[in-house]
Amino acid sequence: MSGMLTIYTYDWVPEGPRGFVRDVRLRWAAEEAGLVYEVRTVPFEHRDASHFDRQPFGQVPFLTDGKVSMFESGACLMHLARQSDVLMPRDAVGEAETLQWFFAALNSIEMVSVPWWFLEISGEEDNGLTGWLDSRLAHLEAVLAEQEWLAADRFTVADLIMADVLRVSRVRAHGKHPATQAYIERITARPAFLKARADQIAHFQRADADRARAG
Ligand SMILES: N[C@@H](CCC(=O)N[C@@H](CS)C(=O)NCC(=O)O)C(=O)O
Repeated sequence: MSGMLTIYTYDWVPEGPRGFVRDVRLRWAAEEAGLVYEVRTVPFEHRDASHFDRQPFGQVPFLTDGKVSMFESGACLMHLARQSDVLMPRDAVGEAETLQWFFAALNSIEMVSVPWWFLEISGEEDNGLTGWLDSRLAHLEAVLAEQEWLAADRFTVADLIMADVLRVSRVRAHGKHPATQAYIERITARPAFLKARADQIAHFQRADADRARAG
């Protein structure tokens, strides 16, 4: 295992998810924190035992960092946040605020938004999760109308994960949430995010070219 921070993603994915594959979260955090990292791949189409050994659901992302090998984007982000106070303040109050909003993004927003999104794209006429999503987004809107950042009066990994959860096109287009829209725009205008997303898209475009050459 390389001692370097290594972020794993797929070797290729179809157009749709490009820019949204969750390794972008890890790339983004590493860019924000100035951590040196490399990106390696596992096959998207033929997932073998060595992939499942590292990510038991055959998903990405996962990372290695020295002796550490871990999966789940949230856990990986916490690992990176412990290496840089750019991502998470070191004082007890700032850290607590960051942690609560970090887990709120995953357990109170994404927990609803992902199943809602799946029902939407599967063409369900009556998406039974809409009321639940509306309620969560309305409460978040009230918070974001009052504050620029979720925690510690500055950008933290809580904003990174919340913005990544919310920027999914259908979720973003759902309902009227001006403060939330402004928040997503503000966070995703950060150079670290733009670089991380562009690098991911370029990675998959290179894979297209390799596949075309291989016939
Ligand atoms: N909870 C996991 C979800 C990972 C996940 O959904 N990964 C997607 C890419 S963004 C994936 O690998 N999808 C392929 C699959 O589920 O088979 C995390 O946050 O790491």
